[in-house]
Amino acid sequence: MAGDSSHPSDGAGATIRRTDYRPPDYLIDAVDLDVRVDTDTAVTAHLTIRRSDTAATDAPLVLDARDLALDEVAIDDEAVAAQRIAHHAGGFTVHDVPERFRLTTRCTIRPEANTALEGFYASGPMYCTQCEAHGFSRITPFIDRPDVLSRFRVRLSADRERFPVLLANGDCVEQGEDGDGRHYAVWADPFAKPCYLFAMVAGDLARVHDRHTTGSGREIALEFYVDHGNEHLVGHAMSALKQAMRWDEDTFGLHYDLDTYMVVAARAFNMGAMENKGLNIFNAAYVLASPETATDATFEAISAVIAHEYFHNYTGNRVTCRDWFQLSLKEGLTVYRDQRFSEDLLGADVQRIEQVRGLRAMQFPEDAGPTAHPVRPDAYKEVNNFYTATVYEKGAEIVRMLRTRIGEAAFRAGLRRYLEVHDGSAATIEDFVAALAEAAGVDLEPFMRWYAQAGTPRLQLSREWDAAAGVTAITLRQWTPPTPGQPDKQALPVPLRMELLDGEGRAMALPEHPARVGDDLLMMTDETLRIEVPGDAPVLPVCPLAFSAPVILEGDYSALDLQRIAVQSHDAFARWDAIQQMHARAHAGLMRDDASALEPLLATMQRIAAAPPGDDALCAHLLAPPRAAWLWEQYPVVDPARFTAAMREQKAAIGRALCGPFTVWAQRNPIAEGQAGARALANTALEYLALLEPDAILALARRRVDGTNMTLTMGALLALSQTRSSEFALASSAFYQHWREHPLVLDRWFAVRAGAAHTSPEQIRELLAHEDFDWRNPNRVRAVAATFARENLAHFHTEAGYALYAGILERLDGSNPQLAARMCRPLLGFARLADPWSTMQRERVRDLRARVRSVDVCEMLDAALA
Ligand code: B3K
Ligand code: ZN
Repeated sequence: MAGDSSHPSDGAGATIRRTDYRPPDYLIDAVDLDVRVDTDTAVTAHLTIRRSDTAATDAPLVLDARDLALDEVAIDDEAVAAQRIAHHAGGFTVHDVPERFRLTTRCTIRPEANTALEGFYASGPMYCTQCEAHGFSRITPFIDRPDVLSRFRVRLSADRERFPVLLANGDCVEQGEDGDGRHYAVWADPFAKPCYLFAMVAGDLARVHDRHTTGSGREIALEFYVDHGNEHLVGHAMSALKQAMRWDEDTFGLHYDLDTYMVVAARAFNMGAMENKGLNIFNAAYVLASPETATDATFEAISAVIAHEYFHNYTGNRVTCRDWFQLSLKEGLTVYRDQRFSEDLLGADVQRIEQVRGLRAMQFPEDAGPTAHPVRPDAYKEVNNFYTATVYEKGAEIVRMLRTRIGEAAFRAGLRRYLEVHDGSAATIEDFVAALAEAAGVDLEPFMRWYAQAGTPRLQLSREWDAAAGVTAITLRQWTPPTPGQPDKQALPVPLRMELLDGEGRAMALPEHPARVGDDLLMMTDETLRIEVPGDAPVLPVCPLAFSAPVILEGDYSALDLQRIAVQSHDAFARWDAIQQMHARAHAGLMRDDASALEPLLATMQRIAAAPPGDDALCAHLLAPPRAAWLWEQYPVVDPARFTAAMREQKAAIGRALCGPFTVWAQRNPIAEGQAGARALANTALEYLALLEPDAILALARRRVDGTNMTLTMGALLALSQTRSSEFALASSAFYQHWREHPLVLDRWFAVRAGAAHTSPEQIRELLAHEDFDWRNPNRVRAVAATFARENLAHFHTEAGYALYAGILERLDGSNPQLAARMCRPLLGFARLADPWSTMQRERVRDLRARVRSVDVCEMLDAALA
């Protein structure tokens, strides 16, 4: 029987709505898979199925199946005649099935033809899986939804020489020879799980192992599988894993529950990593690192991603999501958990600044653009389009607000209660919030609005000083701008941590107030909140401390107020944020040709540089230029040419004003392990100074590129990449010669080239045609294309830049739609571009829409064209 069920190919996918949720008609208690791994891989599945209590007795069995050649279907060992099987897009239906039965299917899949990197696919010479969200139904027919939980047993067999390592979830319970040079391994996972957590790997990989003993005394084998020759690059990820395991035991009392924890590093992977039960599969970029090959930022990212996937073992795996609309239940919560881990490991102040910097550069633009959606979306066509900064990072902010509202003890108790009550099942966001509310004895229902409402709330802060009464009245007013499909917004509960500075810069206590629920915490529940603070001089309110709510604060601050906050506040985030606001004002001034707008910023930065905080990493953040994506958000409409020119002018002015301290910092050569902060500062200084192109600095940067510490090398190479100096070409080719055999470092080379200020679209085409470029490798594709669009604004925002980028998306649409869709965003901002760019970009998107086929890309483009 030949049946090929694949995806609709005209982009017209069906809309799936959250409110249409119905429990599954059939449940699959057990899955027995036999996978004969080969170029043509044969998959036989025996599924133990029963009708659910809620289903009608005549409910048909509907199976998902995509891109697989179906060879046979049998019920209780009897072949199902072809005419009983109704094929439809994405699967098939069988009518008149018994209440309980064993379904057997046989199908064939071709990992090397799978360029979507979803299902079972070739990553270099190895074969591996990616099943979230719907990859499992590309491996075998199944009820591919997260609320169907099954016990899996998998027998993998393969040629021993080509695929000596055979892995799947759980424990290896048997292995041996199959004859003909083939061998086999049988894996059983004792925990019932949804199929999106299934994983298998066949490859020739080196194993690096270690052990962890849990607080409860369980011995766990930790195993990393990497390409031969990369064993020496696993140490950091391994120790991060051990730290994460210990941290979750100590912080939330959560202990790992299998005997083995495996991590496989894949060269070709669509995102960062995947939390498959007991067998994480990682993008190699988030595993492999040494100081020679990886930057400090990468070291941090590796720790965070390793921890994130490990933490999913409870928040995601033991308790999973009822449907994909609940995605933030596992992702927002797990991001919050990995953020907390990084704060404990690396320092809360700097981590919080980095979190907010990322949120503002990624999530705020999403929330203000055509694809804005709630943290719990209402509808989608392709769920992969909803693995967004909103679901992840804004979702984490909501969890953080809940924690701020109820305090650590109640949060811990509530989380544990949620995990106990829902263990082994599929839950909803309501379940989670209800568990926290119960533990805290606080009504958290209003917080559900944060999950439902898209858009970043604005918080206007204004002050009135009544000298006669000696009172400062502080008024806060919130409003959320309309977003697609949500014209009217409700007021949200906003936990607002606030500091009051008196005339001398001393912190004063918050006055008694019904909204005050903690020492420095106000709970705003309505549209406005007014507090009156007595004192002999006007008080300066600073909020939200540590960014206690994901809002845009529009304060009535003078330049002097901002300067005072930057210098006097006790909150590191608030200090950084005040400087960010000054950057924005300076930039806006330069956009109007008003260079005097730079003065307060320069004066403040000089003061910081003259009395820098003891923590170099914090100092580097206070002095770092803002992210372009955030600055962009400050304008309703942007002229990209003026925008980039003003940014450059601003950076050059800062470089000149702080030339003295910057030169000292840039000249330091901090290569010791514990000197990441000093490296960040050295790189920041170099970034500013290089723009001025003095010979001594260019020569210093050129030499530094050849050094042995990748953080400093990259800092220097990036600094040179923004200049017109010939040193950049020399440094870049030396770097290439040195690193061309190391794929992850070569990705950096491609990225620097693509993001360099003077790389034209024509030169980007040359990079795409480079002998080391590989369209099948998402890391390489992103290094060139995404970096070009994000960093090289002056060349991206041209007719040729848009045409080039659209061409890249069109090509990826045919091979890897998920990757293509994730890369659409830079082309979707035309509503807020000035002309002629707006028209040029919109036309390009219209034209692209007529050429692409995948539901993934069409859904993104349609949102912008709507
Ligand atoms: N859960 C995965 C992401 C899956 C993306 C599917 N398109 C990684 C993570 O968030 O941990
Ligand atoms: Zn996750």
